[in-house]
Amino acid sequence: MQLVDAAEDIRSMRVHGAGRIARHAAEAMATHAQALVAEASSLESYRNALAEAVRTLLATRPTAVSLGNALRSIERAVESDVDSVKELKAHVVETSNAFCTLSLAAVETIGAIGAKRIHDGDRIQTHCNSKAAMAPLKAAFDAGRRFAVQATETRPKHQGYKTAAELAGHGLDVTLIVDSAVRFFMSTIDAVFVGADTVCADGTLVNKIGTSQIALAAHEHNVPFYVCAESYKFSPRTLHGDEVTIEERDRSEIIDPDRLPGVRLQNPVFDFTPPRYITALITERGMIPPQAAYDIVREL
Ligand code: RI2
Repeated sequence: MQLVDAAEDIRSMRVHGAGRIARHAAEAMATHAQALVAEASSLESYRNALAEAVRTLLATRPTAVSLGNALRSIERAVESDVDSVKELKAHVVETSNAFCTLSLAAVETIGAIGAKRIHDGDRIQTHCNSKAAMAPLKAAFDAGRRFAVQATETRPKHQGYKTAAELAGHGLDVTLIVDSAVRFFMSTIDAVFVGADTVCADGTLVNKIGTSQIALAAHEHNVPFYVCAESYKFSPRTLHGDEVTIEERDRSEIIDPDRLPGVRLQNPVFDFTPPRYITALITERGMIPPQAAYDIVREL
């Protein structure tokens, strides 16, 4: 995998999902570190090339902190005090691979923890296409529980189609609904499971556009709203007052602009859900109230 191709995979959303883009970037860094060895004229030039690769991948998508957290741990490896290109390569490859291993294990643990909140006969709503949010659903199904899932379409890129297909392929009972039907169905729902692109120090969730409306409807109906988030999706920078940048993608994702001359189109792809609408954050370190996000951010 060429680094430029990996960056384009992420930018274009051929690879999407906060955890997946972080793993894709980490894998690309491991491959790149190996490929660059042959042309490295000095440790300094090798280090500079790797630092440039980190910057290229960091610039692909601005919102999901998983990408930044993964790449910054690799950046620290790039900056480490070593004596040779060989040593630096080994350190970068090891750090990149370790992130991917940790990430996949975290999703599995979240599955095991979250599954305990899914019961026979439940109706679960989910939004977008989150591996972390699907993990508890699959784990509960694998444990023999039978329940129904409603997956939102997730305009404009329809990632909900993937969720519906993946869960149905796993054997689950799945219904696809349009995003605007969420509140219509909420009185029949037992729990909502969503993923996270970023969790702020105060417990605010940044996730796919529309998430906050689902949380509001769940709150109105006293339906538990669970956020499945690996700890590398928590943002240390928000502790220092940094704001999360909400990605605005191309307006043509909504509709061909030529079909609506004179009409402005806006396409923000994430929104903010306040902690008061979140029942719990399900992390690989345990199920915690959103107010405890601060503790995880401090540990990071
Ligand atoms: P996992 C996605 O963002 C969705 O917002 C999803 O909820 C979140 O990443 C987490 O996904 P996008 O890349 O890491 O589709 O749980 O814009 O797979």
